[in-house]
Amino acid sequence: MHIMRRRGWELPEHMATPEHLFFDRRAFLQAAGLMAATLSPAAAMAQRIADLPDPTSDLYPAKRNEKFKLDRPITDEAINTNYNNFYEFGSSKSIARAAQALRLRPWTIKIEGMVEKPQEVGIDDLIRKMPLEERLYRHRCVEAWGMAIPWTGFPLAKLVDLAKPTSSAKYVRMETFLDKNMAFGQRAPYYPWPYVEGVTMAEAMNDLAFVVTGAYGKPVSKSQGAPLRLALPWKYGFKSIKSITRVIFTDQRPKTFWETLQSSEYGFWANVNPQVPHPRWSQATEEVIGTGQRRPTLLFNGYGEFVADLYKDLKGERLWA
Ligand SMILES: Nc1nc2c(c(=O)[nH]1)N[C@H]1C(S)=C(S)[C@@H](COP(=O)(O)O)O[C@H]1N2
Ligand SMILES: [Mo]
Repeated sequence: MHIMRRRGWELPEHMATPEHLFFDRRAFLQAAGLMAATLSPAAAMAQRIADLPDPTSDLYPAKRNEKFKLDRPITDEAINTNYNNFYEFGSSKSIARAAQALRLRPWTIKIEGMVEKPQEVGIDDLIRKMPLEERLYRHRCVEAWGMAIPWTGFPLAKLVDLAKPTSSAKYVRMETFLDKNMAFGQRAPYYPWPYVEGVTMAEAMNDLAFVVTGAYGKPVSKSQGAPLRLALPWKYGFKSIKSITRVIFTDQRPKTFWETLQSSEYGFWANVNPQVPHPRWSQATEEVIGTGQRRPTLLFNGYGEFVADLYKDLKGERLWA
């Protein structure tokens, strides 16, 4: 194996890592992670380049915003990062190993549609432009399980400010990468890839809508949707799209991944409501992952004080799943 030369995008000059990390084989392998050893040589090489120390790691841990409180303990990091939904890497909860194939650099986010000027922004530039903070949020999957997570990131409203949408924009549509060589799940033709989600402009501007770059005081893990995902804690987890590469401002309500697959079960709004069952199971309680216990589900997942106003004038909409 020969060592590849460092490219411009891997590390900005001001974050330069000591050269020995690149040329000392032991340190190199540590930095790259041993997961790469199980991949094909070409994939492993790409993997090692992409897994060099995260260029934004100096930004963590970020200061906690005490406004957001939990009613239960934080879920153990090891449990959280090994119990995931991320269909790009398989349909079980155990996708963490497969998700190591996710290449995190270079990573570009396209901002387009009804904006003053379309832009493409590199993930490291974007993260450094944004005011990072930590928020303790709960996360409720439509499958009736929940977790509590210390996310790091920035308000979605800040991304909207950066994008400068025009007054015709009514929705923000977001998409995950599309690369079936990297993500074997995307070879399954019965799924409508890429993963698509969306919110209204009013939801995007709400204080709770959060763009995640980190968790547990460091850059967010691959299985949790690195390098950029959403956290909308008042909605079922499928709204919180992972590994975002496109943000499109539009006047068309996005037809989401799950809605396309099964519109009788999953809609656009997907707000949490214990009284509205999923067609195939109750939403009255949730399993608290890592504890073996169940708790009652809360309306808007307990976040009604922040978001209930967004929906009070919406008549005839299927707000709950
Ligand atoms: N791109 C993408 N985003 C996704 C998913 C997915 O399969 N692909 N699953 C969703 C679902 S159903 C849930 S519950 C959450 C899971 O996030 P977590 O693994 O961090 O708990 O991610 C959401 N975002
Ligand atoms: Mo979910």
